Amino acid sequence: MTTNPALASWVEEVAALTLPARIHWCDGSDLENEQLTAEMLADGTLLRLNEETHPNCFLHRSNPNDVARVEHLTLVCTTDQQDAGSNNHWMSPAEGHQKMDALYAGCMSGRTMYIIPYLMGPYGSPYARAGVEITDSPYVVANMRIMARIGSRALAHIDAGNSFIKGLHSIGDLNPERRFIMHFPEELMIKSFGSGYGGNALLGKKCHALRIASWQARTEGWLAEHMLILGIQNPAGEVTYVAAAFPSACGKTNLAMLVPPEAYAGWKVWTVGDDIAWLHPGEDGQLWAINPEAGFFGVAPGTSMKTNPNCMQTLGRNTIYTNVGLTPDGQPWWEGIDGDKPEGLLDWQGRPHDSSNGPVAHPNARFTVTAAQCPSYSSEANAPSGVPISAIIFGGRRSTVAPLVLESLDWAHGVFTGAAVASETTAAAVGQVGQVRRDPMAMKPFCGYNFGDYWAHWLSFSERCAELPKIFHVNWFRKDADGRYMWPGYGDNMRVLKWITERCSGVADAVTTPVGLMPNRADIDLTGLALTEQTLDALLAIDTEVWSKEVDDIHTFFEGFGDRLPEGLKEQVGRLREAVRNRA
Ligand code: GTP
Ligand code: SPV
Ligand code: MN
Repeated sequence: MTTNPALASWVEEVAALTLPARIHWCDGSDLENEQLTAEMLADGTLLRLNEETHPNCFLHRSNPNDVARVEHLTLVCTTDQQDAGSNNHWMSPAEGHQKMDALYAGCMSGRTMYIIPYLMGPYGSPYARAGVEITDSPYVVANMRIMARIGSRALAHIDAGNSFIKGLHSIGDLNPERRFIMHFPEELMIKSFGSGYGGNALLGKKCHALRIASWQARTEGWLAEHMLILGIQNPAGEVTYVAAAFPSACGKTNLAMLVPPEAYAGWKVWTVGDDIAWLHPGEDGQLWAINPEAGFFGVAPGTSMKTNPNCMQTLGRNTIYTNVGLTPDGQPWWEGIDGDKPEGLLDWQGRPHDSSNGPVAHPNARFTVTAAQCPSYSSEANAPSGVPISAIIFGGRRSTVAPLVLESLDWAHGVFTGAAVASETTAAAVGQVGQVRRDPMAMKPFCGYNFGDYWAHWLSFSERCAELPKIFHVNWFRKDADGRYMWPGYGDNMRVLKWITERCSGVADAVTTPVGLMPNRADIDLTGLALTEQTLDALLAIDTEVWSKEVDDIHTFFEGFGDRLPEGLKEQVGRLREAVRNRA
């Protein structure tokens, strides 16, 4: 129960519409979690994994039609369609509410309605924001409990009169024809129906902390971004904080938990966040970042002791696994995990594994686990003021075009570099995988307003911060003629991070190219790595013919934003075209 009248009346309104059998206010306690877990075990929503090898771990199998975000069913409802921009699907708020409320009518009859008060951001942080998710899914409650700070303390924050985002969610009948994720940024409201999966259903994550928060950030002078946050400690013990935006399933969790190669003695990476960053100009003129989340909802396939040992050590206890495979002795299994493939596996749908049915784990299979279990979790991760950001890194998954690393010439060029990011699509969203698309700042699915206005907001930070971070672009996914990755990636990405931190401190060298500043071959420390100089040269090469086509693509994409496209970005297109032409 609440003393906040806005919350009390909204709960009443929702109950009158959805007609639940019971209403449960979540306090976030262990007892509550045990009761919910028992109910989910009883009705098959969860399966208990091997208690000896995986204490307090569970497997959830989604409906096979509900395994990823649905961008085509995700809408931003603003009064003026132009405010949502061509980057979003749009509907008028009146029509949106009508459509959703028709779906919600009586949808919780016979079910329990859970009210989840939550806080995004560390307790006591001036940057933390509250929300309330109302849902009929106990699986959502269990996941939100790990991903956000839910329960009594968040409710006390709301009862103290602080504003909160309203998020209404029902799994409905999981019919994809009756599935929508709608955002009403002008009303600070989210309505989600017909999916129980990840970003569609855990409303604190992409819906609140990115789509609604990006809208608020624009009006209030900060940034809500699809970025990991990490601290890089050098052998002298100095820590440089970096935020990096890569599209979904393009390496944020892995980079955030990086373990440096052996040759990098004395270097260490600290994890602050793996998916979302809220960045605020500080009084000292720097940009400060908090991770609004408290857990990781990470991609399971490809995760192993070899690729991400910190992640493997985070998992294995108090973890919810979604859509992974199952070994005969009750352990989770996915493609790329350590060890040989065991006999007798069940696939993610619970069928005896048969490779003609596809992989064992769904490619977007995920784990949900508290960040507190991560061995590299930063001591600063809960700092109310956040951490000061020295570098911002953009990147994408591109088998061609984009070099291993480049540094932008200045802030405006960096904003352009971010706005021009393109990446091959992944299994994180429903749709074709491997198609190159423009994904500015890795925010294509998540920016809650017109990209033209968003880029203008980014550009405005040159007036807001005296000491802005340097901006870089990386690509770990360049492929050779045989389709193999040319760069080893994972821990070896430390070699690029080192150059980046040394550019920030002013000790590393760079050469000017048409696309930005780049390391000389000798500036990337390859000690202990069997990578030929030719391969490194290829990774750093700028093909002017390819890039002149790239400039045309960027230009065409930008033109789609019409008069909302800031002048500053038009100038950058002109500059790049000129620089590429002069080099050719
Ligand atoms: P979201 O949670 O969807 O936002 O994804 P993410 O950006 O956190 O991506 P994640 O780190 O989970 O990586 C996604 C996939 O890319 C996994 O299968 C990884 O194994 C793979 N991957 C991550 N880093 C690298 C890398 O440096 N090189 C290569 N080749 N693959 C990588
Ligand atoms: C992403 O797709 O970027 C994710 C997973 O981090 S989800 O929570 O489903 O958005
Ligand atoms: Mn993500």
